[in-house]
Amino acid sequence: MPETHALLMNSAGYIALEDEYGAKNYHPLDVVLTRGQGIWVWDVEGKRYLDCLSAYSAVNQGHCHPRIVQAMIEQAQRLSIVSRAFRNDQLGGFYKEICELTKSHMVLPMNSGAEAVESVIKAVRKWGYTVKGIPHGMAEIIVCQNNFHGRTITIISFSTEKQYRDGYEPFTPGFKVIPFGDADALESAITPNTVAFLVEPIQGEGGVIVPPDGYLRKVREICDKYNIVLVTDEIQTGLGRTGRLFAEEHEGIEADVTLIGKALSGGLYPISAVLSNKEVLGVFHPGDHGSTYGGNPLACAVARAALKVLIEEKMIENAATVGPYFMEQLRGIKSQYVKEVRGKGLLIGVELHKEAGGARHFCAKLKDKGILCKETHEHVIRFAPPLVIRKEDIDWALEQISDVLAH
Ligand code: IF1
Repeated sequence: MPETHALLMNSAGYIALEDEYGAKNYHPLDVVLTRGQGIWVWDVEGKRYLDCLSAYSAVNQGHCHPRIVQAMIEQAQRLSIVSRAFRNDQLGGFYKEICELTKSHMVLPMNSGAEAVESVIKAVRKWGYTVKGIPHGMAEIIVCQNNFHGRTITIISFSTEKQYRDGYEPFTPGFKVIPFGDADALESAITPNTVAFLVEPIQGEGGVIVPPDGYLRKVREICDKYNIVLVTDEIQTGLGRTGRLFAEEHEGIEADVTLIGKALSGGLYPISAVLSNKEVLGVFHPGDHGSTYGGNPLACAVARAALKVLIEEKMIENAATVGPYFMEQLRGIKSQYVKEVRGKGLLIGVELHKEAGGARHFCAKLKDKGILCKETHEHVIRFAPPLVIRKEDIDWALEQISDVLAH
């Protein structure tokens, strides 16, 4: 009998345990999942669901992709972590492959997305003082309204979401907030002390907000003009989610620094990375920055396999093909509740009218129909299935979605 960690209870039993012992920092749907494969997940009663959240885009490659799992097993049986006090035989290969794939010159491996964001904040501040020549302690970083970059004290210091900030004062200074999608606002917010502009190419948590065409091109020009580091947070939009390797490619621009995470491991292991030119990450010297697990051989082996299957199995091209189909069919659903369908590739948001009473109960109804999705910002249902989804699976999903939205 294989050792099993499941307690072999029904959903109610597992929910009671979570309620008994767990911090209540989430309000999850009452579905207890026990297995995942590709686009499907199963609950403890054996019911199958189409995962339309993909663990917030961590499983772009589909749940438990066998090739990534195999790479993980092999590496885990050899060497998992040695710290960065010594070298290992996975790091160099990961560096080479990620830099060639993303046309980057330097990479800093971390673990969570927030750690990648914190790392780039340190790097651009240090770049401001040591390269741009800004007076010490005066570095300013510009961010956008409705941003989401993680949950650390510094990152929520520049959040505009009340709930993400309330009760966590005092905040980290040195950030300026401007409207998203407005390049003129960026130019007016710049001072001689500005070091960087940190932006999501599409605001995921903000409600799948796609900026006007040309926005990122204008931002690129402005950052060049004022010698400001353009940092794109592609932790959610990157690695194929919007139908390109990076969402910034839709605008034909290249950021100075790009942040990735989530699907970098196909959902098998926490790994994130700061990808940059030599000028920005070059400011770090031995001892300036670090992390126990950052760049460990197990993370690197998993990431190398996750990138390999993403490219070899043409998942990005698939997202670019079935994503627009999904969006167009969603737009075709006649529903009194739907205000707008927006997004790019397989990052889709369906905004409901306020009168619909909130997206959460539509997500509950979709769950009963075998589709798992998550509302974002009250009135938007986010549809972001794994990038391996086929047209016929989308057609099945559309039947369930139109049932729920049309009535
Ligand atoms: C939660 C949101 C999504 C991210 C972007 C950095 C991070 C995230 C663009 C930080 C993380 C996660 C965090 C998770 C829910 C989820 C989320 F709703 F919070 F915003 F995806 F939209 N940049 N997003 O989306 O990465 O440290 O989590 O690895 O905090 O509830 P992380």
